[in-house]
Amino acid sequence: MTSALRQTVSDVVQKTPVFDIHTHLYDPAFGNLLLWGIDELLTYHYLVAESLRWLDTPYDKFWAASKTEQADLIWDALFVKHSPVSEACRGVLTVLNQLGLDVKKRDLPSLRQWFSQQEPGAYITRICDLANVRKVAMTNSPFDDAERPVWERGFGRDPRFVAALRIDPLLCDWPNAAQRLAGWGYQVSVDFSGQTYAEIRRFLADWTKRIGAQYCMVSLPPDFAFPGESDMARIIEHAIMPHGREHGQAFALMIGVRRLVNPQLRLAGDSVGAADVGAVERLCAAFPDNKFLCTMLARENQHALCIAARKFRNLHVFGCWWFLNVPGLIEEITRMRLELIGLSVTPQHSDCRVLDQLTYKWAHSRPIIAKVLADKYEGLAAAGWEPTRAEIERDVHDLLGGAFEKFLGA
Ligand code: FIX
Ligand code: ZN
Repeated sequence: MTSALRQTVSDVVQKTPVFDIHTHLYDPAFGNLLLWGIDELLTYHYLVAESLRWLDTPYDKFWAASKTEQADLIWDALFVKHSPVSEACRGVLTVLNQLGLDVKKRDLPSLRQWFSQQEPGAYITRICDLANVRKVAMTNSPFDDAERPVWERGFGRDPRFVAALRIDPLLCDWPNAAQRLAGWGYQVSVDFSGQTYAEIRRFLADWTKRIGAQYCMVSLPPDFAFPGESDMARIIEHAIMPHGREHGQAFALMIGVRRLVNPQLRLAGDSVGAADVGAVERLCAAFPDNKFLCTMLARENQHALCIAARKFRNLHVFGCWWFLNVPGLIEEITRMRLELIGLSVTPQHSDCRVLDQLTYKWAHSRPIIAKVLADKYEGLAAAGWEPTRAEIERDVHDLLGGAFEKFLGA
């Protein structure tokens, strides 16, 4: 039987609006860059990878097909010919169900028809309300040719969408990034001579200001090492760290992705590898006046990352990223984090690439967070400590973005 305490926790977790701290969604002013609708849901790269396991369509032929044709192939392979039990498949059904659509008819054309009648502005609000999100962090790359001109032109910001400055090419491909920076008028040399570090800082400062970046971020391979003589380590030490201190800006590291292990799968072709948590600890120790956000992709890294957070108060752990964003692992990881670091953590982010996914990602994560938290409170109750509703609301607010905001603001 559900105890009153469990019921309260579940209710509070459902009703507390979330700040989703990492997504690939865009402010509506970016037009077509903000993906939404049934064909985008079905062609999410998680589902592309799953469907191509069943299909014998050559990869080239799949990519040459239109988005609608790809969605048809995926629907048929994953929803019609087999039951859609994977987390990403279940997600599509949760979205449709939350929108009040009848999923059991298995009628893709009529679903398409419904989506074609939605007006984007109202639809965005409907999704944000259904997901109960109060703010969504975008991923904003000055190196992205589709995105950069929009920022350069300027636009009226939607306050629900906040910016995060994404700089992967700067750290992972310095020779090419140097050329691009030079083309944009920054006096950089590929060998780091002259004013290079100061000019990288000027680039970071210009973009931080232009987009109002809440934090600066990068995704890194499992072999990320620090300190070192790599381009990446040098740029972090001599440009990103001083920039972070000057602007009071946190640096988010997403570590453990092995890009394009199967290039034929394109965006769906990335994999995972265990990384060295020691590199994160050494960064936190070397730069106590900088703030670090960190999520790691490998399950094997999660325990050591929690311990690193116990040692360094300038480290905030977040999210069950990508291949970890499945119920069994979210529960395991959230439980471990609460048991080791308490509530100074952000258990989840959505990583949505399609607006509508906000509903499923949060509908799937919230009950797990509630369950783990309720277990913890029950443990306290057994020791005679009963949390009040106000205390539960405070704690849940922290877990759903409040602790992150405090960390950034501190
Ligand atoms: O690097 C990232 O931000 C990753 O989240 C993405 O690159 C990845 O493709 C993704 O969508 C994972 O959820
Ligand atoms: Zn992401």
